Amino acid sequence: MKKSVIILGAAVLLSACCERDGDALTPETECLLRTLREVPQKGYMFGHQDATVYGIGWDGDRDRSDVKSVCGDYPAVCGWEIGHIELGDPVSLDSVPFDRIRSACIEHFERGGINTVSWHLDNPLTGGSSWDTSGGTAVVASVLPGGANHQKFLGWLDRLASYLDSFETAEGVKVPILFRPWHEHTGSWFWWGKEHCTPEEYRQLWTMTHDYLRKKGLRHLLYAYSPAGGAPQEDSEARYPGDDRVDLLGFDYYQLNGTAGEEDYVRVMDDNLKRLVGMSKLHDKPIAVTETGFETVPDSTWWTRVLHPVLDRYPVSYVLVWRNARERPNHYYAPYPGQISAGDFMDFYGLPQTLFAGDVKRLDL
Ligand code: BMA
Repeated sequence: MKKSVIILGAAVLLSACCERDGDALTPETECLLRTLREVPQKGYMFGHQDATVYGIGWDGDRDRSDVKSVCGDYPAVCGWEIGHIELGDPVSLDSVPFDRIRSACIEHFERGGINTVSWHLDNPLTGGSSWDTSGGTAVVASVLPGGANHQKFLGWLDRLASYLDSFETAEGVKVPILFRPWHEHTGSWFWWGKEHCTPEEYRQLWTMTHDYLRKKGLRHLLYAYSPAGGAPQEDSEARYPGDDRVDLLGFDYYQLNGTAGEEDYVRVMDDNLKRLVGMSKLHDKPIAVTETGFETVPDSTWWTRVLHPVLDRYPVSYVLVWRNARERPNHYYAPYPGQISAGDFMDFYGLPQTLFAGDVKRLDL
């Protein structure tokens, strides 16, 4: 028998109403926030990046996901990447048509799932990618008010806003989105990273983004704050943009160095989760592992032996593993039929604590 039916009591559903700037979030978005807060009482949701738009050996098929091909259900959380929306391009930096991302996101909402969006936007000063840090400290400074690229950047936000605003069902319901901008900023591999802006500039960048999107009337976005795992807690706190502009706290961290990296992975995950629980109490926010995984999952028992035990010790809302790239061999993080961890993933799926799309539907989002 799979997991027990999940019913959240009416009292729980009435808690934690979110209203900011006097403008309420849409009811579905408030509901998403309540789900993120309350779900750890039942377990944690499993998420996969780009889950339903491509996978190993396929691209653009309908009603398909590598995770579903293995265990029979969709992930509860789908992550979507919208880098290059700022350029007005028809496809993302990972070559997924933006129309396809929108329809996949709406479909996932309609099946009861949760959507989160990341944004690896280009460098507005150099024209390079997110990873182009050659502009040094000039880049973030250039997009802030008074900077040479401020107007250009607001134009990018306009494109982002009108795209996200179009995430609407046939009945006119805006699809709630957990937006996760400016992530891994306690590292320095992105142009908005630690060495490329002061804590104050980073907070300004976040505030400007958040407030501009609010001003554009977007009421279906929640915001996830997602530093790099393993970074000092003080960096994460120093750059924190404030409780009224953040809805969920997370971090990104991967198992590196093959199976030899397991001990380090578990230790860093444990440390980060412990700290995150402290930060969550301080700021009254739900927590998640916003990106993780073990590239190619070369360990046949990784899901139940490594990932699950560490997550199970903390009140985590969700865990999201990165994408199964169809264009980069050996860049995949979820199992697919025949992959060596697929059997263990079935056991992971069967655990009462792991929640997939079918389980979350019963939360009645
Ligand atoms: C990275 C890799 C890249 C990809 C980027 C944005 O971690 O997967 O190939 O372009 O994320 O999705």
